[in-house]
Amino acid sequence: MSTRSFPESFLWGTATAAYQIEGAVQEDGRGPSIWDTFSHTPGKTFAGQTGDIACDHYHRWPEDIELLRQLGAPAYRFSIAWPRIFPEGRGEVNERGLDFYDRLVDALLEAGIVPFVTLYHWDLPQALQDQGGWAERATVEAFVTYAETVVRRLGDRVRYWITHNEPWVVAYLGHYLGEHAPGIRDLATAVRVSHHLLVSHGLATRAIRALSPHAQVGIALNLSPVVPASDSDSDRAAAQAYDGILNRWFLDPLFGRGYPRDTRQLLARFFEPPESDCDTIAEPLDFLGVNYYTPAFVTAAPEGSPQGIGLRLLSPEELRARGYELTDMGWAIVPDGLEQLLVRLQREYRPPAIVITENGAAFPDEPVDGRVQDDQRIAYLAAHVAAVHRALEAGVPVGGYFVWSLLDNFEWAHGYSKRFGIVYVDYTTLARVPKASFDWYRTVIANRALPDG
Ligand code: IFM
Repeated sequence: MSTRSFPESFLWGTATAAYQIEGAVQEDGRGPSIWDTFSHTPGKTFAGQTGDIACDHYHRWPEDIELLRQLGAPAYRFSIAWPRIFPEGRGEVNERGLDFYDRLVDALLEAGIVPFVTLYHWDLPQALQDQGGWAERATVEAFVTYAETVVRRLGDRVRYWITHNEPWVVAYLGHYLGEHAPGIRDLATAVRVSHHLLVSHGLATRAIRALSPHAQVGIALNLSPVVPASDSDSDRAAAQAYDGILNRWFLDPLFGRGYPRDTRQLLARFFEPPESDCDTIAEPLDFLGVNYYTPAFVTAAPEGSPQGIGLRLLSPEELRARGYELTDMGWAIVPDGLEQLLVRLQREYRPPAIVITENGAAFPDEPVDGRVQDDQRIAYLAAHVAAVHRALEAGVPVGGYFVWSLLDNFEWAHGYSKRFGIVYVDYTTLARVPKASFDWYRTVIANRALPDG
C-alpha cells in the first residue's frame, strides 16, 4: 500500500485547448480567430506552422475520448472555440458550433468522464480584434453573451466552468511582448487588457451562476514562485515587482483585495484600472485553477529591458549554468516550486478549493519501434504529483490535477516543435500513440496513489 495516496474524490485529468487540437478551422461555420490570423502571418510561428489541421480532433474526437476512457481519468478539461459559436464574435449564433461541443459533452459523460470547460483559451474571434479586441470594454460584454450562450446549451450537463485560461499570458505575451496573437507590443494595452479580462471573468461568473445554479466556476491562472537571481537589493526588488505583475495583480482583486498598491504604482504610467470594477472582479470563486510549470527567476535590468519595468527573466543558459535541469521549453524543473506556491496560496488567499488545471513538460519525444519511452516526463510528473501530495498533507485544499496535455499539439508560437502530450501525435498520419507516461499516469489514477520510492 502506497503511503502517498490521494482522496477518492480527487479529480485526475488531462487538459487541452481548442485551437491547439481541433483543426477544421473553416468547418461548420467557424469564423476566423486571432490565432488563425497570427499563425498565418509570416515569421510569427515556428516554421510558419498553423492550427489549420492541428490534431484533427474536430473529426477524431471519438478516438480521443476512447483514449481518455483507457486512461481512466475521471475528468477532462477542454476549451470551447468562441469563433465556432459566434463567427463574428457577437450577433448570430452558429448552432453547428454548439452542436459539436454538445456531442463531445454527451460522449464524455457516457464514458463516465467529468467535463471541465474553459470558455476562453486565447482564440478571440478576429472580428472582435478588428474592433479593438480585449483592449476595448465592449469585448467584455461580448464575452459575457458568449458565456451565457454556451451555458444555456451545456449547463444542464457541465458543472465545472473556467472563464479564462492564463490572463497574464493573454495580456503580456499577446499585447506587450507580441509573441502571441494578436501580436501587439504595448505595455499600456497589455495592462488594460488584463483588467478587461478580469472584469469579464467576474461578470461571466455571475452570469453562469444565474443560468446554472449548481455550477462550479473558477479561473486558471499561470502562477509561479518568483525567485530573485541573487540576494542583492536590486534583484530582490525586481522579484517583488515581478511577483506583483505575474501573481498578485490577478490574485489580489480576485480575492477581494483590489489591485496590489505597489504594482498599481509601478504600472500607473501605463494604465490605471478603475477601483470601481474591483467588486465585479471579486465575484467569489468556487475553485482557483493553478497552471504551474516552473518558477520565475528574476534579475534587475535597465529600463527598456524586455519586461519594460527594470527587470528581466533569467535565460535558459543562465538557468543551466546554475545547475537546473530544463525541459524542451527551456524551463527549469523545480517541483518544490509547486508545493511552495500551493502553500502560499492557502496561507495568503484561502481559496475554497484549488485545482491544478495544468502541469506538464515538453520533451523531444520520438517513437522507437512504435514505443515512446518518455522517462523524463514520467519523472517530471511524478515529482510534481508528489509536491501536490505534500501540499495536501500540509492542509492545502487541492481537489484535482490535470496533466498538460492529453495530446502533443500546436504549442502556439512554437508550432508543433514542442511535445507536451502523454499521447504522441504523428503529424503526418495524425495517428495517436500513447507514451510510457500515459501508462504511468493510468496506474497512478487506478491506484489513486504514487508508487513508493
Ligand atoms: O500549451 C500551453 C497552454 O495552452 C497554456 N498553458 C501552458 C501550455 C504550455 O506552454
